[in-house]
Amino acid sequence: MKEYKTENIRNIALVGHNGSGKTTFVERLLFNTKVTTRMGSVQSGTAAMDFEEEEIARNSSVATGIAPIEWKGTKLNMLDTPGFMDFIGEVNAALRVTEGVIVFVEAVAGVEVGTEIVYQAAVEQNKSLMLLVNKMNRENVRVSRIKESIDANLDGRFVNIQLPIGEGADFQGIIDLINMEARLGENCERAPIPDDMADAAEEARMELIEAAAEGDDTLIEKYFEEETLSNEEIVIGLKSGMKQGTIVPIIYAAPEAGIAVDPALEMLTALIPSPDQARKFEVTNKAGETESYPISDESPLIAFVFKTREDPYGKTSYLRVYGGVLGSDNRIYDVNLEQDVRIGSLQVAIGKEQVTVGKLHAGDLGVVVKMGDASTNDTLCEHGKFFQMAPIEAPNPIASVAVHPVSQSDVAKLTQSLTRLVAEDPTLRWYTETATHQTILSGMGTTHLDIAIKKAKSKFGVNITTTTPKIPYKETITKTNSAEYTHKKQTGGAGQYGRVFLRVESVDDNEGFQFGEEIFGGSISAPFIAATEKGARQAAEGGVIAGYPVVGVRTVVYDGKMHPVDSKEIAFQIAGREGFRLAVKGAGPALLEPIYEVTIVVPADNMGDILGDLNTRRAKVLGMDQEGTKSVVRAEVPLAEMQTYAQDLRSMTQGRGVFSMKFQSYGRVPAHLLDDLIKKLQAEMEEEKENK
Ligand SMILES: Nc1nc2c(ncn2[C@@H]2O[C@H](COP(=O)(O)OP(=O)(O)OP(=O)(O)O)[C@@H](O)[C@H]2O)c(=O)[nH]1
Ligand SMILES: [Mg+2]
Repeated sequence: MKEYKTENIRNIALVGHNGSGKTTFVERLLFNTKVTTRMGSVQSGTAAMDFEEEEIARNSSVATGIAPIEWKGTKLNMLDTPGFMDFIGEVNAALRVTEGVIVFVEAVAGVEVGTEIVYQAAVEQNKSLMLLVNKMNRENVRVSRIKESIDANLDGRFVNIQLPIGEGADFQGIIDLINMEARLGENCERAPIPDDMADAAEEARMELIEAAAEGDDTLIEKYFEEETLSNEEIVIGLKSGMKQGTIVPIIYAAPEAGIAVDPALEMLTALIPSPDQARKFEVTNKAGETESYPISDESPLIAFVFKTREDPYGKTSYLRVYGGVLGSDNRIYDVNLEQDVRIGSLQVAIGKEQVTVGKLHAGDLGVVVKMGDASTNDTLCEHGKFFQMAPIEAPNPIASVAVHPVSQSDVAKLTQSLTRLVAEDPTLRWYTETATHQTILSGMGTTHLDIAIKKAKSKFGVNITTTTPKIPYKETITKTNSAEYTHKKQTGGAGQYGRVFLRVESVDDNEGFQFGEEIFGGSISAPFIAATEKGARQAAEGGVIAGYPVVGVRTVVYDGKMHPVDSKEIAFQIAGREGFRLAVKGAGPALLEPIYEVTIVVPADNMGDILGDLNTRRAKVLGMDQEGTKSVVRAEVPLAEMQTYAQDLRSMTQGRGVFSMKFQSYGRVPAHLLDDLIKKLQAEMEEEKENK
């Protein structure tokens, strides 16, 4: 592939609701620019951008596909993100490394929940945005409704820079309001504006000029004087307004039918800033200070790994060069690893294919195969230097499964494969829950987790089954209680003797194990007090009521007895353990459960159902807000009631609701549920013992 300098590069993220036609748009571009000889189709599994096994199986994207589109001397790096919200991590990564974003709006459906989420994310990241009203050739498209849907659901100043000619089966092309000409059919032939649209076009152009003028201070004066702008000035004003986030242009297309594709590329090239025109990028230096540099070949060499893809043959790292020029056959310092990694051959990705390039200029995207231990979010720079970029934002997981390796060989491979899965996708997390001894995999939804488990099998050959995770309860007490315990063993050989008097007191639930002594007159010696503490601590860790760690308890040893010969540390350890158990059992045991703060966003119509449902989940509603046509509910909900919420919310809202959750604190399980819950947990504990 030709070498592209920074000013001839455009990095563009394609985002939108599930199925809005992002992948098909890129397939059309690849076909039109003769990279592919047949246009790929998502439905028949031939799309160059949807090449992962799971994408072919689902006829939908699960990961970002990248296509460098070479067009009239410019390279447009298109990042085709998945629209399904479980894969929001892919969207975040794509937004991180692009200057421009096309938000796809499906012409019939209008603005959907997914559209709003990705639009909002793009706005927050200060990107130059454009809306593409897509699939204009679909039956039942009503142009009049689309703008209404956009204005009602999205915040921003939306300005038509095109008008569609016809709608549905009759969609023929667009009017370019900057050049005031029509572009018709698959070849986008230039033609005069149809007579019956002349007035509408004139009016829309006036609006466009006004918006463009407001986008740039010098233009606004000229506009007041002359009441118009030249075509070049319109472009300058629009581009500047987009950069400031005050203007979002709207374009129209039907890429599957091949209509209005070239004009879309023309507008992207003209209006999305090249990397050198974008904001400076920020890094942290060794002293922890922020430094910023322009995206330029002259800046220090800095690259960032924004995506990693694993397959059975090895690892592919996707990186973006921010400063300097990256060459091949080099070693480069990975700041996060604090070691050099090797860049063998430098390539650019076109879906799953890779094309070798000699070097990458600042602002460009490329891939490196088998780049040592480098993983997503690592910053690369020259050896001896230190620049670090912030990691890509990863939302808190909202769904979890407990994973169980199937065979002995799966056991051996489990940890490593989970670690590699997480390195590939930072929105996945895995950890061992000490309270339940389970290995937990968390992510952005059930589909996300399903796919991760399938990848573990197809990429790393590990068979995993999953179950609903156990809740990591904790045990505590509600009142003070005392107990005594004597450990005595005097059969043959040396005997064992230890006697302790213990008191347990309830302290703050957030406190861990606490221990004190109130021994008078040396009834037990310091080493035996220590042994008693050790025993009590062990008992607390292993749980007394249902096998969960005991917290919020202060244990005091206040008396005891030693035997001149038979007293040993082990005897006091056992006495401490058993004494603690007895004391806790009589101290009004209680259970603590994790409580999460949950934020739910649903269409306003669903609000009633959502609140009713939350009621059945022991939720405490903290607040409700109306944001446009959406309702936002914040509530505190016990984790035990949230385990299937990802599926439940989807079915309650037909997939139009979303939620996030973050751990808040442990709270007491209500008394009326306690007995049944303890019985259930004890039964589980027994069952586990039997299975061992
Ligand atoms: N009528 C019509 N259908 C289209 C057009 N573009 C795409 N489609 C269809 O819309 C469906 C979804 O298209 P995709 O390209 O997979 O959409 P996507 O946005 O990539 O979907 P996700 O990756 O799942 O978010 C497919 O069945 C396409 O055939 C178009 O221009 N016109
Ligand atoms: Mg797709």
